[in-house]
Amino acid sequence: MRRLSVADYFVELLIANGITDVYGYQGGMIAYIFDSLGRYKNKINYHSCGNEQGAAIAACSYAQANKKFGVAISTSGPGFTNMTTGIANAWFDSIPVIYVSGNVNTKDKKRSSGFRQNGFQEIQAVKIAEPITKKVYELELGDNFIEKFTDAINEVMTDRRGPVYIDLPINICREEVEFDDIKPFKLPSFGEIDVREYIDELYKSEKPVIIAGAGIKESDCENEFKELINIIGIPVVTTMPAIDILSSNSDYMMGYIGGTGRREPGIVLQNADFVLTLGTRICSKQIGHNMSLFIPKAKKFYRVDVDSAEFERNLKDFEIDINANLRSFIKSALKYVKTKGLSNNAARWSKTCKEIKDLFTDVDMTYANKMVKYITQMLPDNSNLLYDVGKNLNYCTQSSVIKNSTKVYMSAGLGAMGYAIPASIGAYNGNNNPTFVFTGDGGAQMNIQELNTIVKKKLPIKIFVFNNRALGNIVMFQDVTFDKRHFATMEKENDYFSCDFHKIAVAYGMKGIYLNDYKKIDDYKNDLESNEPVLFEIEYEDCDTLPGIVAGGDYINGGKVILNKELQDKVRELLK
Ligand SMILES: Cc1ncc(C[n+]2csc(CCOP(=O)(O)OP(=O)(O)O)c2C)c(N)n1
Ligand SMILES: [Mg+2]
Repeated sequence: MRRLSVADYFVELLIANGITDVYGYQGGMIAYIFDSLGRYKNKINYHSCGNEQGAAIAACSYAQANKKFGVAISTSGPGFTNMTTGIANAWFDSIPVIYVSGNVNTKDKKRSSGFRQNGFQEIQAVKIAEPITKKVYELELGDNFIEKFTDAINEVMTDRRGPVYIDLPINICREEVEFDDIKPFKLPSFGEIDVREYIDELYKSEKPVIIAGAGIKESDCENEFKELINIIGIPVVTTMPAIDILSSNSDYMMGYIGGTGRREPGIVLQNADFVLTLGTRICSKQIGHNMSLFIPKAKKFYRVDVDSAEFERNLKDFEIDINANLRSFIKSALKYVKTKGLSNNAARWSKTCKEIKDLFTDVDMTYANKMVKYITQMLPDNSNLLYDVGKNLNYCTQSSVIKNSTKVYMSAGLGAMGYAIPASIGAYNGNNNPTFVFTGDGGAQMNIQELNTIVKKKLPIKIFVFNNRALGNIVMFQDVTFDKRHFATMEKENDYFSCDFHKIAVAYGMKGIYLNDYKKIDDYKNDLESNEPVLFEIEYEDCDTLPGIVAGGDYINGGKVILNKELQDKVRELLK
């Protein structure tokens, strides 16, 4: 039998579960946990971020990169409120993260009293965390702490994953627990399910399409998915956060759908007779609001989701909803197609889709799209690519060259500017792969303090700041909605301010390189490959995002730039 303080037990529990890195920021109410982390520092790395938002975001990408769970810690009050952006990010993107903040002594808590605050820096964190977590744990004296911590790990890792919040009053850190040994969490085994009906229908169809979502990544079955697609050989369109599900040069990868998506996946989807969604909630950003425009030719429509609540949004009268864990579904589908030796009818359709994709290779490419393509084709196969929010995100998702083991990270559901720089810290710690940040000038300033963490922790992260000296995404909206009145979005109109990022990088202690033409990156290949952090500021004239077709619209004859007639005719001919 061993006896430990609650704080020490919590840290030992993380170590026993193989957690190598924890993110946070110091404070009085969480100081006991920090003291424990300090005493166990040979077994677990602690990263002091520049603020709690940075820490909370880094914990998300750590979990995504190493396929375990993330942990971020903060003090009460402002420490907790700073963390909430990261918590919400984990919630919407189904990322397993345990967020812990300290709190005032249990006897100083406000509880249900009418006054605003009892203890200093006390905030009702539990109430704030409730709508953005799977579960909150408000620890009280007399609780079985071991059981609560164990339950928290189980909660983040099972079913639809997501964050939990633990509210840890300072006096509870000093309590003691007794135990024999610490048993690490084990993923439950995933049974098989009967998929015959769905696969048989898929094989009967002539124009099947799979819509692949980030749920495949969240349930750790990317490899099984790739194997399945290589066997059944049908076109795949993805959602924005799932663009790394297949490499860009895969014959079956059509690209991602949605308001900022490219034309090819839109065309393919609109002509499909069978559609199967795997791990995506399919939101209006992806398919628009007019449901008659969504898969208008489909005769069969199956949706697989681990979270049955997603089916409350009925998309088609004839949809068939399959509430299943994707691991079970994909594993069962793989086994069925392998053992049955099925052959499908879709070979011609798959070839057509590939031909359509090839026709569009150089269509709708702005200067910024070309920049992203140029840079990403230079990066190693196993890179982590971290995207921020804004037009820069659209360019990245539209034109990044995704190689076989590239991993993409973004703030998909929440869309939080300032995501990419802190997220790169967690991604790098999580898998130690070459790590690259792509951000706009607005987003870069939102968590610029994390450059310091990157430098001081000697992380060889490369950062590209696409500086158009504007909040480009909003400029685009103002162009069409407010008759080009650009209030608070453009530096040249003096009410939004960018800065010289390469100089800031130097001040933090990293190399800063300024380019006014992305091709000049060729001169800095050594810096791209070096073992040091480097920030490349690439200044460019703000440009549009193409094609600019409302989700579900006319992908052949629509968009901001109308395709030439010859190309349109070729596509129509192929679709006959
Ligand atoms: C935290 C946060 N604040 C505001 C927004 C709204 N927003 C979305 S994109 C955008 C502009 C982004 O500008 P920048 O980072 O320079 O990228 P660009 O669009 O110019 O590529 C804004 C303000 C947001 N998504 N997140
Ligand atoms: Mg910008």
